[in-house]
Order: sequence, then structure tokens, then C-alpha cells
Amino acid sequence: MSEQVKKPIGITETILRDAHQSLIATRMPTDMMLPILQKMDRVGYHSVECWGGATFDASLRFLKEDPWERLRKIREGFKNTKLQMLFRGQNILGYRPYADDVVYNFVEKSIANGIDIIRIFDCLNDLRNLQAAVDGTNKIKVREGRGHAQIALSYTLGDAYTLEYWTTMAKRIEEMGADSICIKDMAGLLVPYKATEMISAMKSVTKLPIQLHTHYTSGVASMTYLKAVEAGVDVIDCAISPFALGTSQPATEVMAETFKGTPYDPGFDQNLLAEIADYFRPYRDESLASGLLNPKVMGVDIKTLLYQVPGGMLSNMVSQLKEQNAEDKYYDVLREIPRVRKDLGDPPLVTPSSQIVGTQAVFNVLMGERYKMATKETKAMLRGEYGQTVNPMSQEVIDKVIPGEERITCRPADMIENEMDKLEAEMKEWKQQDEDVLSYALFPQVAVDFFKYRQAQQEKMDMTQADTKNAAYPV
Ligand SMILES: [Mn+2]
Repeated sequence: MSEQVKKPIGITETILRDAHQSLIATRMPTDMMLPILQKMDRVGYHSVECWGGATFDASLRFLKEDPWERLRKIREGFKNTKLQMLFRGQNILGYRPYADDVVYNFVEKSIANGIDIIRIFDCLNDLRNLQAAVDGTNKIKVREGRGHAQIALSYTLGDAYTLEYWTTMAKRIEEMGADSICIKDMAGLLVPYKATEMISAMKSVTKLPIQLHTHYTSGVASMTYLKAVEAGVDVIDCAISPFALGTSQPATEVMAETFKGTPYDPGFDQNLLAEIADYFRPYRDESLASGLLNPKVMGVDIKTLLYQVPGGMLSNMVSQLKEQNAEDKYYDVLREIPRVRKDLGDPPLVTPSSQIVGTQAVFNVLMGERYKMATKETKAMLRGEYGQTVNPMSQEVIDKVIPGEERITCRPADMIENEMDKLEAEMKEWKQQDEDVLSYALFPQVAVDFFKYRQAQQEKMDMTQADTKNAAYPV
């Protein structure tokens, strides 16, 4: 690229979603976020990622916060910056496939409460599982002029995942009517020179902007971004330095400085970034002191490249083995994971396929016989209920685990009746806003617990107000 042609890269800031999800189990409360939003709004970010499955779940479950209220408050703080969320295709932000009416409704309410860009992914890269969310976003875009549907491809390695696979997917995404493409490298497997090849190849077949999302886990991420930007990637995901690196993203300040004075210069003010970093640094120190931030996740974990398994999946596996007093089986399970993955059609390993493959591998090793016991989820996967995999699944395993059962080949959501009315009927005693029905749809038990807590708080507040009133106006 000649010096004259400027192509400033976009930077998506992940501090309000993935950075704290990856480092401190998604525990950052809304009150921690609000005071810094106005400064963040002045940076000139392409977008700020602030919402997704884990933030939604952790808000309700652990922080006793209404995730919708958080979104509205964040929206109020960002007057100029686009807000972005992560959306698990037909699973929305939950763990089961939902009917299309729930998907449409969720998309509509997300945009109405402040989201601009919806990043939609599927754990099998089965694009049929993304169509409803894309269509829902496009409908609102036509009606209200807001809403951007980004399809994220879960990045993984394996014989089936050739350059041709990725370019074919890019073309199909463009045909589906998405506004942009994201390569979602949840495990930090994309190495720098592979990024050059992949971005160049995808750029040659699509005009859609391409965004790259990766994690620092394996230590190569900032180099991968450098090569990807040189190859034409449009946007990269970064985290402000106190919550960058390790299992999080490369640091915003470092990437901005790397491209300073080049045609890719995002033009960020380092002093402003330093003020934002200063704001979050004491929270990082506090999280380290309390143990919420484990120094272990801050280093380079090269195992992720060796075994091609996301870091979170490894730590799940270790705790499952610990529970069974079988930590000595660690390497047996590590060897079993690629075999199970192959049996199940070589899916990428990302929520929920990562849990399905990981748990089944643990079972296979502990039982001493492969598929002697299969989880409910393994069975559903074999029946085709999660969608289509890149390779066929093992017939031998199908015959052993679900003998004689019918398998589906259609889009899984075509088998699910509309369910909004039913969901609303189940929870209507708790409903204070339309969005509550959706919270209940995603996490039924957790949402009801939260609704009970909310009601108790409101009653307590009424009491306090009554008391104040009595005290102020004694009769
Ligand atoms: Mn991520």
C-alpha cells in the first residue's frame, strides 16, 4: 500500500464484555463501567463490545442485575460510539435452540435497548442456524435505519478447514445478506502468517468488511493482528491494557501505537487511552488481590497450540477429572478429545460444542470403554439437533449411541414451534417489562430467582420511602 492511501483500521474495545469474561469470569458490575463511559466515547472506537451470553447470565445469576438495564445505561453513556453484542445464533444467548419468534424478538429488543452491531455465530458454522438472526436484524435496519448483522465464523484447525472452506463461507455469508464477517478465533489458534493467507484469500472473494477476533492465550495474537491488518483486515478486537493479554485480547494502546504514522493509524489519543487504563488498573489490582483474577491466565499457554483446545475447555476438563479423583487421566483425555471431535464430524470447539466434546471425552476415558455412556448433548448432536457438521459423523458411533433413532437433516429450528406466548404465560406473574420474558426464555430458573430478588428489593425500597415520608411529615 502506498503511503498516500490511508486505510485507518477500526478497533473494537472488549473491556465491557470479552476482556472481563476471559479474565475475571464476567464479574465486572455495571457500577464499575458507568463512570468511564464518557471518556471511552471520545476515543473513536469502531465499536464497544458490551453484551453477550456470559454477561447476560452473570448479571442475573451472580451480580443480581438486570442485563437490560445495564444495556440501557451503557447506551446512555455512549452518544457517539456503536455498541456491539455477541449472539449464539439460534441459541441466542442461551444453551438450547429457540424458535424463530424468540430469535426475532430478542434481536428487536437488543437493538431497541441500544445495540448497533450484532455478531452472530454458530458452534458448527452451520449458516442455517444464523439466518433467522440475520433476517431479524435486517428487518429492523429497513424499518429503523439501525442494526448491523455480522456473521462470525468460528475459527478452527483440521483437514476440512482449508482456505477453500473459508472463502466459500465468506461468499455464502455475503449472499445471506450480512453486513460484515468476523473471524472468531476463540482459542488463539490463528498464527501470523496463516492470518496473511486467510485474510488475503477472503478479501479476494468478498467486499464485506472483515473483522478479526482473537485471544492472547497462545502469545501470538498481536503479531497475528499485524499480519492481518497488512493483508487488509478492517477491524480488530482489543482490550484496554489492564484487562488485556493472557486469555483476553491484545492491548488497545499497543495496537494503536503499532500503527501510528502508518496508513492504518486509527488516530487514537494515547493520553486519553492512558486515562482509561488508569481507571481500570485499580480494579485489576483488586481482582488480583481477591483471587478473582488468577495470575495463571495472564501468561502464555502454549498447550492451546499443541492440543488445539480452547483454554476454558482445558480448565473445565481439569475440574471434571478432579471431581472424579482422576487427575492422572489428563493426557488420556487430551488424546481422546480429537478422536471424539472426529466422531462428531470435526466441529469447531466453541460453546456449546466444546463442552459436548470435552465432557464426552472425559466419559470415554473414565468408563474405560468409548461411548459406553453418552451425554444427552452428545446424543442430540448425533441426531443432528445442533445442525450440520463439516464432515460426516461416525456411523459406528451413531449405531452405538442412538441405534435406530431418526436423525434430522433440516434446519433444526424448523422443528421448533413458536414459543413466545407459552414462555410469557409461564412467567407472567413476574413480568415488569417485555424484556423480562426474554430473560426468562434464556435462563428460566436464574431469571425467576432474579425476579424474586428484584421484587423483594422493590418492596424494601417502598418501606424505606414510606418511613422517610413518615419521619419527614410527622402527624
Ligand atoms: Mn472471544
